[in-house]
Amino acid sequence: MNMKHTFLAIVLGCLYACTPTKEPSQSEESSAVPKPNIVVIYTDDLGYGDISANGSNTISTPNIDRLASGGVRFVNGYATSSTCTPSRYALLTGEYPWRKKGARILPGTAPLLIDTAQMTLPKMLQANGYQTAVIGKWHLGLGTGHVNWNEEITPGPNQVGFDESYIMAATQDRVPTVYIDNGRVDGLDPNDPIEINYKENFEGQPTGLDNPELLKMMWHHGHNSSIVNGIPRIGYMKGGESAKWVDEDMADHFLTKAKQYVKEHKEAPFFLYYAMQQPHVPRTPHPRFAGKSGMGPRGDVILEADWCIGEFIKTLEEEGILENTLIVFSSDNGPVINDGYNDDAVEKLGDHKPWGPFRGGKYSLFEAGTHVPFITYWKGTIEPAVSEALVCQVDLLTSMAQLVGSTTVGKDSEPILDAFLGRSTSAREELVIEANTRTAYRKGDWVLIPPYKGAAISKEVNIELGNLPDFALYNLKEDLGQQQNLAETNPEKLAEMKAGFFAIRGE
Ligand code: NG6
Ligand code: CA
Repeated sequence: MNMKHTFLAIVLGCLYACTPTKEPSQSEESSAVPKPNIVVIYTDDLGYGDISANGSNTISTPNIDRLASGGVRFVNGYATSSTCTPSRYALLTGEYPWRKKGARILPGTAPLLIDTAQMTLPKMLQANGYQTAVIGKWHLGLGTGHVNWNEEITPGPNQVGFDESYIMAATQDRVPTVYIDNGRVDGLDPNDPIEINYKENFEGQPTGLDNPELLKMMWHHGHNSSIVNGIPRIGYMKGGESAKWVDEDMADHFLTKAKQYVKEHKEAPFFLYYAMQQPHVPRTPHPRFAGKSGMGPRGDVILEADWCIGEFIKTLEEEGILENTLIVFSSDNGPVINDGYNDDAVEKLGDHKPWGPFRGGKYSLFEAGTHVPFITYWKGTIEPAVSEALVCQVDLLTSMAQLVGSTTVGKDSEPILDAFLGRSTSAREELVIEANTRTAYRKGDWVLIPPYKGAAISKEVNIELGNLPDFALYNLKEDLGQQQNLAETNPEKLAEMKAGFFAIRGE
């Protein structure tokens, strides 16, 4: 640790340790603490094994690897959940999503899930002098239940802490397939209003189910409602022609917005939540990347995402602020190969293992559902390391509060800034992970999966969901792949793990 680091650690440590817990006031700016820009780069459905930095030699992600080799690469980094909405809820609120009713995969018409009175990561940063923005996938609901897409859409990101937002409402496979710019549909022609319905089609509108001849990508399960750009979606949409996104341009589009945001806000500290859409379905690489991975569109869009990250870092460099920017890179949940379209992902996967050494995948309570890529990078401040510290995205609220001198603490968010900055390997002792409201528990090297009813495997996506007939106990130190259930042979550990789990779950 050099002088600069020692000083920073003392200032931050004292600020955190010496102040009682409180919610931030309107402004709680402290001039004593350094205020780096904070960027969270968040991918969608990227698995632990989808980056070469985590040991994969079947794909090459040089730009993500650059963050990993110049920063801290976490081998025990988690999303709270094995699907998108709950993980994003936890990341922004510092609260476990299973505490929040309705924190599950949302349709495009869902109301805003985050209470506008709730503390959030961007709100905390706003109170500490930060400019804040979200660019990319939102998927946390909008409005209060009856959104008129032709008027101002509120409440939304701008009401929960973001000064600026440029988003897609839900997912790339769900309507409305338009960008929303600070609450207004971008490029909307008022004479061609948008109507959305998740239950019924609008008269005369083609669907994936009835009009396969109009499709350039075939659906496999679900995804057979409205057709946009030859791709069948979830939900029905009418109107809004001029506002519809071009799927193949989406990565460039969000990247352009992210670069522009950096250029326009570099004079004062900013927080940018850059929520990329890859490699979620439908996987639609720009032609520059089509065919480049040899693994079909899923591999191609991972290369595209990696390229975008490289371009984004280049912008920070060119603007002279890379050394003043903390970058956190992670993914909202683990990987899935066939998530509802026939896009060659299964056929062309070859030896690639998106789940890395883990069992399961997206939707699963097994490790691959939540055990995701996790990297922190801050040029000149973070020293390169591989960390075994147990860290979770839910910890960002409290840990970023530590960084900026705020005493805000999220309900389930731990103060583990030192781990995020690579200065300590001790972080969380325990963590509750979630898969579609089912929960499991990690403590130390051990994982406890309680019994759940339901199918062992989702046939549609071909993933083991982690529904087991009885309590299962795994030791990740010896068994990353969760092949040996030690519940019967280790009753003491089983009892200890159950006690720890039920203490948090309150059951
Ligand atoms: C599922 C979709 C899946 C994906 C997922 C959300 C079907 C059959 N499957 O319901 O394709 O959109 O929701 O993914 O419709 S997530 O990463 O946003 O959680
Ligand atoms: Ca996701």
